[in-house]
Amino acid sequence: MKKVCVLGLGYIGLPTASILATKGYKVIGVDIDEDLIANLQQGKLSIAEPDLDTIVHAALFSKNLTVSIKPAEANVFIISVPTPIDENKKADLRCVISAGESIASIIRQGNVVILESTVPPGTAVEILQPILEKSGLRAGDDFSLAFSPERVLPGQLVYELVENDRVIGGIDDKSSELAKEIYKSFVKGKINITDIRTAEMVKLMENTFRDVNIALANEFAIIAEQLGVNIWEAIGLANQHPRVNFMKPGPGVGGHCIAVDPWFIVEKAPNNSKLIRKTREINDQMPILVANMVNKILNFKKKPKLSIFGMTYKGDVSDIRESPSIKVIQELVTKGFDISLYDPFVQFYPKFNNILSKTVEESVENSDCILILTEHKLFGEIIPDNVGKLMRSKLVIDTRNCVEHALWRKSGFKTFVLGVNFLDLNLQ
Ligand code: SAJ
Repeated sequence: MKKVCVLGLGYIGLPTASILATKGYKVIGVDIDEDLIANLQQGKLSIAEPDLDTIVHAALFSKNLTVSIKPAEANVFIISVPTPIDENKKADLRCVISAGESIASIIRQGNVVILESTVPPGTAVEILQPILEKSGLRAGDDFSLAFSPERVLPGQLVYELVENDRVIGGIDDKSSELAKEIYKSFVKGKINITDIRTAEMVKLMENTFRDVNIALANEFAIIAEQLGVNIWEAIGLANQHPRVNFMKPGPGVGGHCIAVDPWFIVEKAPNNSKLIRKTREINDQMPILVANMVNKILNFKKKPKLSIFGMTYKGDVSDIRESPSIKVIQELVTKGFDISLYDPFVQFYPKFNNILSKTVEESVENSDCILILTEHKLFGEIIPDNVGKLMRSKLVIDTRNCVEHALWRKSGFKTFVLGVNFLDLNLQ
């Protein structure tokens, strides 16, 4: 039975380790977070994803998955550790480096090492390979090295890990083929083979594509308001074109992927990535713009109370990383607003725990305005009458076009919608 050592038990490593264990591999899941390991040993997960707990419990129960803080010898090593950006927007590869160093002494002839973490093109060969070769073994001759990025949509992670096509890039054909053997055990999508640098690049292109198109939607939202057009109606009509597919404007771009990955390209090609850098500036500017406009809308009140709905980086996920909502909240707290927060997916957030409400009703009590920053399905189901009667004045600002504005107006609310009448209030 082949043994697989998965380093990093986060959003990608944990489901990957578990799925491989249910496919008959002997898997050791490794993470440096001792609490995470202790919780997993008791079957407790820190990630909320549909079907993930079922898969993890099946893997643990089958005894094919064990978890530990220390790696062990194996036939295959999969590195799926975080690769954030630092304050200078440069890739922070410390986790990849320490993961490589932690297995350099235990890799053996014939082993396969697969890097899954999203990295700047060239990282696998220029950074990870030399670390692994401290073992005295040579990549290609003695052990195989490949890169295979994940492309799962948070919120439907387990499904996409299996169903989506996969890209694999090896340092040589043998590495690609050996890596493909592993993924063939659970990937139902097509497995596309390329070289290792192209595989690193493809992942970044996918997320940069989204970032650029979201920036285009955001820029058009601002232009539409200036020109008196409803951006949501315009996008709906433009997308009727068979080859046009506008993304949605919003209060900014969050998550540990789309807001991060394009910077890896800027880092490697600073002189040739003008559009990508500008894209990041446009998307990172949105939370500031939203906070400034809220400030203008509410300046009719001496000490307005604001109820902010939605802290996570996008609808119906519990992930807060790089969330634009947090940036808007921080801006408004700094401006001295009296704020209450509500997010059905967030029960605890140290920095804002004192203003975090447990229910919609608690959050809107005596409030002047509801600011919607995340498109949780639940927000679309709120009965405006029920919240309106608890509020001091009835304003609602919808930055995601996710509630029925006519219904809210019928309940006496003044509605502001990003891309309609929010950003260009003639107050700029
Ligand atoms: N957003 C908009 N408008 C849109 C779409 C998204 O403002 O039309 C915002 C969201 O609110 C969120 C951010 O952009 O704050 C990112 O959301 P997302 O759904 O576009 O991206 P992620 O980070 O949830 O998942 C993406 C996916 N990449 C692609 O779709 C190309 C996923 O497949 C990747 O695997 C994931 O990044 C990742 O791990 O890289």
